[in-house]
Amino acid sequence: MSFPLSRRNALLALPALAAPTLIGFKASAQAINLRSADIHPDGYPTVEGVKTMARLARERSNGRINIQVFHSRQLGEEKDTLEQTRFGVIDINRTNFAPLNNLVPETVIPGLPFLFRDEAHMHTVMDGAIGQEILAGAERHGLIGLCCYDSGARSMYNRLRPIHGLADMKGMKVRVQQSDLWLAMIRALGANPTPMPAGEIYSALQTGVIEGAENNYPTYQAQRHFEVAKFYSTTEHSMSPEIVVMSKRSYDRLPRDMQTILRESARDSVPEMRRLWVARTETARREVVAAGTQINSVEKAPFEQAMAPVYDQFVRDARLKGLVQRIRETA
Ligand code: BDP
Repeated sequence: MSFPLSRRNALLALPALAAPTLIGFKASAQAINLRSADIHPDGYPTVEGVKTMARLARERSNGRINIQVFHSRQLGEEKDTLEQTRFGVIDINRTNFAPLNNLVPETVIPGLPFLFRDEAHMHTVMDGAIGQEILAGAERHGLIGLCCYDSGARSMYNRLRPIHGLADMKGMKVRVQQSDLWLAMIRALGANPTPMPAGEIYSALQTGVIEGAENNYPTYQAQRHFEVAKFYSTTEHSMSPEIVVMSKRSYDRLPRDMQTILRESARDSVPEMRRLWVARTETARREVVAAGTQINSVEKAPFEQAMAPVYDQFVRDARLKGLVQRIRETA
């Protein structure tokens, strides 16, 4: 292949290259085989969401489009698979917005602390013109933003103590997603942030390399973090959603009608994903409580205040400022 890959990524890409993808694809009626990545296990709402997209695309293309979903990080961690998606080695990828933050400036917006008032507000924003603008930002960087999926609210969890206020965060070693925004957000709370891929969190918590992390209930449960960090404090500091992207290289090789089917199938998979999300949040919460997790609620105002300076740091130019203002004004 003629595109540049680092040695590490070249190795990671090997299984991907072994199977037929769009390579050699011609604009005739032949099969379109697409490979999609996700770090979550089979059955997780994001995995099932892309499977729904796959079913719709297959039906609407009379069997031509065949999307295979590789769950459980079979293709690697999000930062690596996103790089491979940009190069067309992987065709579709479901990740959080965070690993795109350093590449695509618009993608910091939906992760900003305490920006969305609630899930309904987030849906209105991300389903509308503002969401489209944020997704479109990815296109300049080799990625077509297909749709957003839910990720609920992220809260702090750790192995030391319940977090009631900022004093409990002081100096705590907290894993963050690989994004400068996320480093700044956790640093603003007085904690000591360590960026690492999601797949390393469990053993890092177990060995004490980190003491805490933050996520929604479904991830905390699905990645088994409740086994090694039993204090979950509902800070709900960010509603950073999930994004489904397609490689622009793969997309540009497709005939127009197939591109439309993919865009529409992604969009139409969202209601099913959301339905599964609501159910999964409840079952995950119940399961972790049954396993011994101690949940406590937190007064959010001090957290919101402490994190406010990241807006000045990451929302600098007029366009990004405009997006934040429009989101705040959205009813
Ligand atoms: C989860 C997202 C997943 C991220 C993970 C993380 O679903 O895409 O990889 O958080 O914190 O909520 O890395």
